[in-house]
Amino acid sequence: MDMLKQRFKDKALALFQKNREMLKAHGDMVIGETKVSQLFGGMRGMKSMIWETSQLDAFEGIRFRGYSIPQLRQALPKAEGCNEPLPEGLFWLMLTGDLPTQEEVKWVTEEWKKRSEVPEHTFKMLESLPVDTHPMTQYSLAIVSMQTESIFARRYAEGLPKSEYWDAYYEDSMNLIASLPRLAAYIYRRTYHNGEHIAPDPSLDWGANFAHMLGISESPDFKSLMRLYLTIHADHEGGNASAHTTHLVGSTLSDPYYSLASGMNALAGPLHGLATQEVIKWILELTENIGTDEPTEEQLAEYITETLKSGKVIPGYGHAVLRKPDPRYMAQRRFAEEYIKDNKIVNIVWKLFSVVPPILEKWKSGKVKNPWPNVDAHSGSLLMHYGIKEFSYYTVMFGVSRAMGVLAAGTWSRALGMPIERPKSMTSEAISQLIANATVEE
Ligand code: CMX
Repeated sequence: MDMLKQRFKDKALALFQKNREMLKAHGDMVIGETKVSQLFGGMRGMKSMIWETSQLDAFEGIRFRGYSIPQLRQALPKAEGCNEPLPEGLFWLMLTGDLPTQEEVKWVTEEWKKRSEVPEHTFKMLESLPVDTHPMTQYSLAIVSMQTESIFARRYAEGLPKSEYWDAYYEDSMNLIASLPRLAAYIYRRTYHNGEHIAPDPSLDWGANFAHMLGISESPDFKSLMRLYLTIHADHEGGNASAHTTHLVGSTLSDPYYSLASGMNALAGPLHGLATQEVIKWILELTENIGTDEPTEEQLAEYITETLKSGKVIPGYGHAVLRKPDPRYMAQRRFAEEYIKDNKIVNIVWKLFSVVPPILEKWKSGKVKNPWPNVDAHSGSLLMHYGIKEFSYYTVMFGVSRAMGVLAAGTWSRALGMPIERPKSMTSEAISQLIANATVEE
């Protein structure tokens, strides 16, 4: 058994036992109530699932196994000459709860290299699609097409016992994550660079190799950005749409390929991961409409108000849980301040930070609960700076990172023996009836 799998097994068996005892003793304890407004309001704040890999606080932002993003930047192993964390280390941390050593991270890098092959039929399937197919459609289809390789599906058909589901899920997750940079880079090159592909470089780590295969910049700074980017987008606890979708589909014992593709379809929505493309699209339209790439705060304010009046959202702003600027935004801003001097799009992104919140705070009589930027408000400007100007591609990059979190969490779900998800739905009429009954009782 490989060393990461062994470490996971020890931790998972211990937690499985502990949870069984906890459930026996405290299974009836009530930990929350459900309000009518939550049923009609996208289930905000409803506690409904177990998610081990990260936890989101409305004011502090995301913590991965207790570590904030600035803490991770200090604590996770790094590639030589780079100050940003290696995403492989975050995967280890999410899976085991322990910070990895440099050697352990090196092991993950090498293991993912061995597992990084993409089946030939996946490339053929991609080639059968029109070249202007949205990159997220290509990405989702490509992941499903690799389902032919699922160890979980094969072993399940052979009679895999429930106690070993996690083992097969782990194998598929490792294989899938390992192959995603190659797959995602292939989609980029076929869509935007005449199918001129760049071979992987076996000397590089997972994130740097992705940067290399995109074929846009060999600058060490771009490789550093990719390591940071792939680390911070990985997980945002379990309730966000891509994580929850992967979790729900996985609970049916659909294998990791089906589950991840489903999660990626959720990520492709403009209120979720597609917002990263929408931000840059909106900023480029803004510069064109205003007629300058150095707009004043007044010009920005006017444009923002026009966007809102036309019934659209300001992409990259607001959040279902967060009530402060997103630490993932702040991490990217810190990177830009350190590495990028005077980029016009980055400057607009920074100006929007002061102009958007006061407008959103007043919009619809204060209905917008969080006027601050989320992760997607900054990411595109960094990618543009290094030469990835095709914004329709950005969500694929988000999806490469998100795979690490949702598949680590999925492995935990199988190890903890989680059942098929089946919450209760209600009709509006049933709720009206409940309200009527409660009013009569009063
Ligand atoms: N621009 C304009 N209106 C906004 C807004 C924004 N950025 N953010 C919220 N609102 C509006 C909502 O549309 C809602 O209006 P209606 O009741 O008329 O429909 C009202 O404010 C209340 O919404 P909320 O409770 O503050 O926010 P939600 O939890 O419902 O939605 C989110 C959260 C992210 C979908 C929303 O803020 C939004 O649409 N933001 C823009 C899209 C975006 O950046 N998404 C990326 C999020 C991060 C990610 O998942 O990657």
